[in-house]
Amino acid sequence: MKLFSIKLRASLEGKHVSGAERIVPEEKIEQTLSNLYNRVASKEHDDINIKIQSVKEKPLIVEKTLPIEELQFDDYIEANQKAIRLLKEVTGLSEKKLKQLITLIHSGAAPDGSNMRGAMIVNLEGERIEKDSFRGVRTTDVDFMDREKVVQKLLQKGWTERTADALALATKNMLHPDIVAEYCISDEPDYLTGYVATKEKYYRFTPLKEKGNTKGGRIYFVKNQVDIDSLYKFLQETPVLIKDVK
Ligand code: PML
Repeated sequence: MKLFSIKLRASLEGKHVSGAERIVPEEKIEQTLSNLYNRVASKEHDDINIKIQSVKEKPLIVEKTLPIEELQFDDYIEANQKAIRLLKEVTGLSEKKLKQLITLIHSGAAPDGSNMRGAMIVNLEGERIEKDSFRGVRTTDVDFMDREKVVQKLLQKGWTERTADALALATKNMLHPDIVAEYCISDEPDYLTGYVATKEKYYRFTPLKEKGNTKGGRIYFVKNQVDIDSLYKFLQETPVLIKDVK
C-alpha cells in the first residue's frame, strides 16, 4: 500500500503556533487534509505550510504503544518530585541535575528563554547534546494505523487526542536503543497533564505543570555513546506505524 506523510504547520509572524501530521494511504489524503486544516487553523496564524510526501522507506510496524499508567497529584511540585525520582532510577542522574533540567523546560529552554521547537537531548552525564538549542530535535513520521479507533479508546478512558499524539511519539522514541527516557510538558497554558516515558511505560502525570504557564517542551535522555546523526535520522525520518494501544 502506498503511504503518504502529511504535515501542516501554522505560524504567526514567523513563529510556530500549531502543527499536526499523519501517515495515511492515498485515498485518505483529502479527508485528512481537511481534518488537519480545521485543527491547525483554529489558532491565530498568518501562514500555513502543508507538506505531502510519499513515504519512501518501509514503515516499522509496532503492535502496541507503551502501556499507560495514570498518576494524580495534589500539585505540580509534588508530581515533579515523583517524576524526578523515576528519572533518577532510569538515567542515574542526580536529583539536582534533573531538577535543573526540568526547571529549564518550565521556564523556556531555548537560549533566549523561549520554548525550543523540538526536544532537548541530554546524555547520562547530564550534558545537553542537541545540535541546535533553539531547534532541538522533533520526532516525526509516526502515526496509528487506525487513528480513529485508537482515539476512541483513549477518549473513553477520559484521555485526549493530545494523549494519542504524545503516546505515539513516546512509543517511537522508546524504540531507539539509545533513548532511555523522556520528560514532557505541553506548551499549552491550560493543558497540565504531562508524562515521563521509559522503555516500560508511559507515566501520565496530572498536573505536571503550573496552570497558565506558556512554557513547555521535552527532554530526551540518551546513552553517552549515542551517535547523534543517526539518532536525528531515526527520529526525523524513520516512519513508524502503531497498530493499537496497550
Ligand atoms: C497526555 O495527555 O497524556 C499528555 C500529553 C502531553 C502533550 C504535550 C503536547 O501536546 O504538547
